[in-house]
Order: sequence, then structure tokens, then C-alpha cells
Amino acid sequence: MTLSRRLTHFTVALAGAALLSTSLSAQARELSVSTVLSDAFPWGQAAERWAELVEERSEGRITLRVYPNSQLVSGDQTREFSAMRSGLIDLAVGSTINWSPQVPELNLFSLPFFIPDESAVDAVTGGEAGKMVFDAIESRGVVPLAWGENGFRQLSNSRGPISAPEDLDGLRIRVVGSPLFQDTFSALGADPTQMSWTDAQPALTTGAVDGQENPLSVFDVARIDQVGQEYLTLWNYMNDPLIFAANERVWASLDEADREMLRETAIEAGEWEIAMTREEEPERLADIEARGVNVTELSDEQHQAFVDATQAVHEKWVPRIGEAIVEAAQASMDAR
Ligand code: X2X
Repeated sequence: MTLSRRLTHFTVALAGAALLSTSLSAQARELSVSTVLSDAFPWGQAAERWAELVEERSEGRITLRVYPNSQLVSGDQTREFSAMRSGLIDLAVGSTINWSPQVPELNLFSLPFFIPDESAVDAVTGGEAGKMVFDAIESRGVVPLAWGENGFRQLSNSRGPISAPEDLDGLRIRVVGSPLFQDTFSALGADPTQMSWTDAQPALTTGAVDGQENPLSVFDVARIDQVGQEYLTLWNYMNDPLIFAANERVWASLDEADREMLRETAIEAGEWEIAMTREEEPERLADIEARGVNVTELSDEQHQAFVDATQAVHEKWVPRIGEAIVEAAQASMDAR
């Protein structure tokens, strides 16, 4: 081979390599994923798991970069949905509570004492009501992909054991930024105050609030007992599912195969996280008790007193959520 021939080969090879790398980098994509809690919690782990699966299946072509602690919305978790809709956030693993100001149908899960246990949650999310909720999200410009779980929310406070609505009388309770919570805790005679999770921890530490409500995993990982929350009531008054979702334009920009892959990996990550969250609960409760927290469980009669006290919340909120969705959820639970 002559020198000039060799040079030509070499040039062609170089050009080929350059082409290959530009086409690879043209396809390589980084998408942001917003979460409220970090990977110290199951919620953040759900997002990290999704990112790992996407990295694997796309062979590194698509990178999901997780931004925890609501940092993409400066700590204001109730703005996450709007930020995803507007394109400030590409993807999110978000809470039904935090998105409910923009998607009223999501208040279905916050109706007090409506969805009693894990199998009821699965019946609702996996049934007709779950589809209706996903349609409601989609009609507001966000593409829902899969379910996860923050968990059943339990009540803690620094004052004393709570086993009846009267025990909540006048207690200042930090609630999430959704009006339904304001109504539930007012109906129970407490003094609810809305604030973000970012603001909740200092408020608990300084004693600006007496109590809060969160799943056992959050109570445990954030060591809520160490900021004086020594009394915990297990009342399963509502479950907070998580939803994996995407901005509409980001979704439309992906080809069919990548959409399929993103949806499948979200479902896998969600199922993995739901199972883990539930499996870990007994051990978390044991650890919490071992740290000296006073845990109250309710008898059927005590439970009923809370149900009765919050009936008016249902009357006010069922029409806002949509009678059809609430009925569909009830039907799925009854059919278990
Ligand atoms: O703010 C909370 O309580 C939290 C972390 O559970 C949610 O984002 C709903």
C-alpha cells in the first residue's frame, strides 16, 4: 500500500470515528428527575433505581440525574408539578399530596380513613380509579408512568399520647401544603399549619409546632424522635403513593423504544420500592420503639371516633375529587 493510500485509509477511519462519536453524543441525553426526599429514604432510592435501570437499558445513552430535596423548586414541593409541566423539570418521582394543588383528583388518597391498608391501596392504584387519576394528570400536561409509595402516614407529637380526637385539641400540627389537610386537622380540633418539608424540620426542632404526620420510613430516617417527637400514633389515616412522571414535550421528543424503556423501568423501580418500603416497616417500627418513642395503636372503637370526626371532610372533598373517581376506588376496594 502506498503512503497516500494508507493516509487515505487513516483519514477515512478518523472521519468514521468522528462521525460515530458525534452521532453518539447527539443521541446522548441527560434528563433531570426531581424528588422531595434524598436516597437516604425509599423515595429517593426509587428515583436512583430508575436512573440505574435506564443507564443499563440504554447502555449509557440516557442519563437520569436525580435532584433531591426539592432543590429544582427551591424547596417548595407544591410547585414541583407546575415546574414539570412548564419544562423546568424533565421527570419527577413525586407525591400525590404535593401535586394535589394542581391535580385535585389526587386528593383521593388524602381522604381521611378512606383507604385502610396496603391491599386497598393496590386495588385503587391498579384499578379504574388509578387510571382515572392518571388521565387527570395527563389532561394537565404531564405524562404519568408508574406508581411508587411514600407510605401510610402516622401522627407524631411532643406533648403526649394521642388516642382520641380530643387529644389533638389545640395542638399545632405541621401539615403539607394541601388544603385538605388543613380541613382534616381542623375537624379534629387541632391547629394545623402548612409548611414545606424543608421548613418542617426546624419548626419541629424549635417547638414552633407540636406535631407532624409522615410515614414510618420518614420518621425513622429523619430521626424525628430526636427533635422531641416522642409520641407516635399508628392510625393509617391515609397513604401517600408516589408517581413517576414526565414533562409532555420531553416525552414527545423520545422515540417509541425509549418511551417504552422509560415506562418499563419506572414500573420496575416503583414495584421494587413499594415492596421494600412495606417490608422494612416492621423493623423500622421496632427501631423507633427501641429509641424510646411511645407508640399508640388504636382499638376499633378509638379508630371509629376519628372516622366520625372527619366525616365532614369527605362531604366537602368528594365533589372536588370527583364522585366517579371516589366510587370507582370504593368499588375496587369492595371487590378485593
Ligand atoms: O413533606 C412531607 O411531609 C413529605 C416529605 O412526606 C412529602 O413530601 C409529602
